Amino acid sequence: MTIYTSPLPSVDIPSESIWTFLFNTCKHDLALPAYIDAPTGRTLTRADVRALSLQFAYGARSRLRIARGDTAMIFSPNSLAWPVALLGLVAAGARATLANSAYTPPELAYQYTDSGARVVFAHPDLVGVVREMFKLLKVPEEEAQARLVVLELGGTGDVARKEGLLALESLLGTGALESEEKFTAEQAANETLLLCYSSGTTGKPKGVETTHRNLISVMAIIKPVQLQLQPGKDVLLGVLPFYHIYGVVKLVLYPLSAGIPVAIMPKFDAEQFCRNIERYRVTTIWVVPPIILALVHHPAVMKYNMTSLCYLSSGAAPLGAAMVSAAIKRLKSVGATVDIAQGYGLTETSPVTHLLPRAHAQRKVGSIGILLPNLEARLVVDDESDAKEGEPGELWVRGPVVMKGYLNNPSATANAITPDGWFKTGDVAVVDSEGFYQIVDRKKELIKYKGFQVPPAELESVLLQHPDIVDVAVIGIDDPAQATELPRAYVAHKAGPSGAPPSFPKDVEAWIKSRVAKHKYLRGGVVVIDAIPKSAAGKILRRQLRDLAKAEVKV
Ligand code: 4UU
Repeated sequence: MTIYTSPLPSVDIPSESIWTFLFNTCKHDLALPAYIDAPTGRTLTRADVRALSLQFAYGARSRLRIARGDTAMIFSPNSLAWPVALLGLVAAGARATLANSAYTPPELAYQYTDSGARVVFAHPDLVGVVREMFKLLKVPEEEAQARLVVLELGGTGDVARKEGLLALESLLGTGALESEEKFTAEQAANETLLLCYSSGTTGKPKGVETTHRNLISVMAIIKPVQLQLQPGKDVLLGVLPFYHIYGVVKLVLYPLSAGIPVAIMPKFDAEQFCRNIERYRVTTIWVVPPIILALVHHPAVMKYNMTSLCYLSSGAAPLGAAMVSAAIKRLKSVGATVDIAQGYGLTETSPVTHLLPRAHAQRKVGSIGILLPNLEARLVVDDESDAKEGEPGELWVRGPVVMKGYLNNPSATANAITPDGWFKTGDVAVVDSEGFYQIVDRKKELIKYKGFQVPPAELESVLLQHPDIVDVAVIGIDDPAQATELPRAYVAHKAGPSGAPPSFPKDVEAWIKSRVAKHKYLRGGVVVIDAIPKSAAGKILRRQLRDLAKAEVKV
């Protein structure tokens, strides 16, 4: 068996809780800024974040009866209150399940129920969605009221008052824990902190159990590659959503471990993005390919001072070499000399397994980089044997960033992780003689829209509830102009393709729009088809549909 290791030496991984790691082991001046609310400039120092999270933990225990091991949901776009809630839950020894702020009530209900959450911390604008969710779940009014907290820091407090709900600031005012909940080494290794949702290689979203050790490991192993970040010098822009593993790790936790402030934006908007780079003299941004594309085309790039910017790292979806050079060229024309690198990983690997070191960004453009320290990799072909040297194989990884498993789902966990600890990514990769990896294909059914997961099985089950649809398959089609895949549905009408009314595809799109979050809309269209191609065992032949779509694009 060929096992690839990292070219970098192994690093030490402390066995403790993430809170202890961030505030005690990582020793940075407590007066350093940690999080800045980009729209208002309001800043929390490390000391503020530490104090607020201990207050949060006290309030969560005394007023919400959140105990060690309990799960709470955070349902909010990025805000200053978001890290306080997360770190407060950590200080209390609780778990956090992170929900996409675009979710509809049924999507939220699925995650709330599946994760076993007891309380929802919701942004003031999302209180209505949570109330709808509680109605769907038939939670009695009084109980629903007690399970919803308005997550707002320095706001008006209007929503909480009007709705008679507990506000974050009231929760914070009641007292503070003297110290965080303590974890032994074994507990830190085994206890879950985060429950992000991922469909993995197949099926519906599942709760990914990410432990304290997983998170400390990922911060420890990315550090040797991202050494250039310096306290007092660098500033990050927090634009990717915190509820995705990429955001929570690289924009909430990692900056705190590195002593770097994050200017937090509630959502991506090209104008505000460039304005904030100027305003906060941002040096470093973690992005997804569509943001790089915006840097290539958007007029705002020419309008603001971008000269502080020196490093961008993209991830969550493939990044093309042409786009990288176009972005570098455009930024150079406005006086910013940047390196654009790439990272790779999955929710199930906390998330980073590969990073392209800055020194090689140009020479190895298009590569996801090297395997990080303390990790092992295999490239495997169908029969579970090794791919031949230089040839593609499914990427398997092993090491301390691999999740504990899928929550309450031992069979999905067993399909994803072999008995000897190899996690199967479902991505097909090649590695060159210098140890640089490239993702060349995806074996699993997952679709990515602008870095967000779109699980086909989820859309298929929503579509099968449509009275005229007898069968369906959802695949992703490439849209290079937008640097993303787009979800497309192939649907079989009960009257056959010729019996389907001309309005049918539009009906199907509307059916989806009224039921799921925006990133899952059928932007790749709806195609009426005779029958969905299936294997003898009844499995959808997605490859065949993808080939069909590709042929169509070429015509
Ligand atoms: C081609 O998207 C993520 C994690 C992203 C990440 C990790 C480390 C970004 C930056 C970083 O430094 O997680 P999920 O679970 O939402 O999606 C995982 C899937 C992968 O299986 C792969 O198919 O997203 C795809 N993916 C990529 N594909 C992730 N990164 C890349 C990449 N190139 N660089």
